Amino acid sequence: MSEIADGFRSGYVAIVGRPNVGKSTLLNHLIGQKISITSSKAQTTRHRIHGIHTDEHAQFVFVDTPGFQLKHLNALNRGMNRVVTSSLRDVQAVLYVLEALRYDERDQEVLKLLPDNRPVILVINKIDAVDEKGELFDFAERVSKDFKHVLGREEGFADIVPVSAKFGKQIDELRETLRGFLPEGGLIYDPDDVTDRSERFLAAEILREKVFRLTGEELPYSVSVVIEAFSMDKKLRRISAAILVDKEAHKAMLLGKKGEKIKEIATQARLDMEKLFDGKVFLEVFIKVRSGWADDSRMLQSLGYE
Ligand SMILES: Nc1nc2c(ncn2[C@@H]2O[C@H](COP(=O)(O)OP(=O)(O)OP(=O)(O)O)[C@@H](O)[C@H]2O)c(=O)[nH]1
Ligand SMILES: [Mg+2]
Repeated sequence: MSEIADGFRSGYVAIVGRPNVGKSTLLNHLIGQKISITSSKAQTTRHRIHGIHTDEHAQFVFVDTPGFQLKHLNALNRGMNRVVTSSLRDVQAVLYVLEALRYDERDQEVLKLLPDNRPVILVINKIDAVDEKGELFDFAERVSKDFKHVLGREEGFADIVPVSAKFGKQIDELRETLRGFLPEGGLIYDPDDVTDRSERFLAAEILREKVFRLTGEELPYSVSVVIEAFSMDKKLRRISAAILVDKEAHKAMLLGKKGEKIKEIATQARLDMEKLFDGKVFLEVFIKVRSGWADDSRMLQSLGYE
């Protein structure tokens, strides 16, 4: 292991919030690489993923989590909620993410899960979409009040940082704020690592992201991706992936006219994989119908949920 400076700090920081507030976008900007998939549809993230940022003085291990669900509690969503609650147990600090000027019962449900003995930083995201920046003060105060009231934490949030994750605004400031909350300690991961997840996992996620981004409203939630083969052929990565759908009708939607939709999904996925893995990729994609996979505990187990 490489030399680390005196007073080096390290620790885990959970990123939590309701679906679609921008947690994964924030994680990617905090570490400077896109490892966690994002889309304009809620419930994009389904698994916990670590994003690692190491510099001379500290190692931050950010823990991205699925958006916490109140509705549609099938086995998949219950599994996702468990990921949120268990991620909160073993971290040194928490980023509680809200969308600027929006605070409703779904946000409050997440607030109730926050630990009462760790610093919680309120991150107000999407400030680029706010015209009257002055309104952010009242908003922050209202949420702080609720935090104190609901959790009985008189000291309030450890800090409040308005950001625009998408446009990379105030991200360095947020990381600097966090630095002070990390305890002294050695490296948790190799300093060159950016995530704890394998290329196999990342490949599946990238493909799922393209399904989320390139198909209509209903389809993405009934889709899952399995990597059936992943091998290195000299410097070429050969990847064979299956997209699991619930019904024949979904398969037709994924295929599109003359198979154009799936072709576009596969091409975009391959390009992103090549960028992330820094090498050529040969990607084969199949579509399989497996009805009820999102409520089938054996199926979920094989997809990585306990
Ligand atoms: N305008 C604006 N949009 C943002 C910002 N950050 C994220 N978004 C958008 O918000 C949407 C959701 O972003 P994600 O990062 O996928 O959100 P998430 O909280 O991880 O969502 P789940 O994984 O579904 O819980 C995407 O369309 C992002 O481009 C921001 O700072 N400003
Ligand atoms: Mg996400």
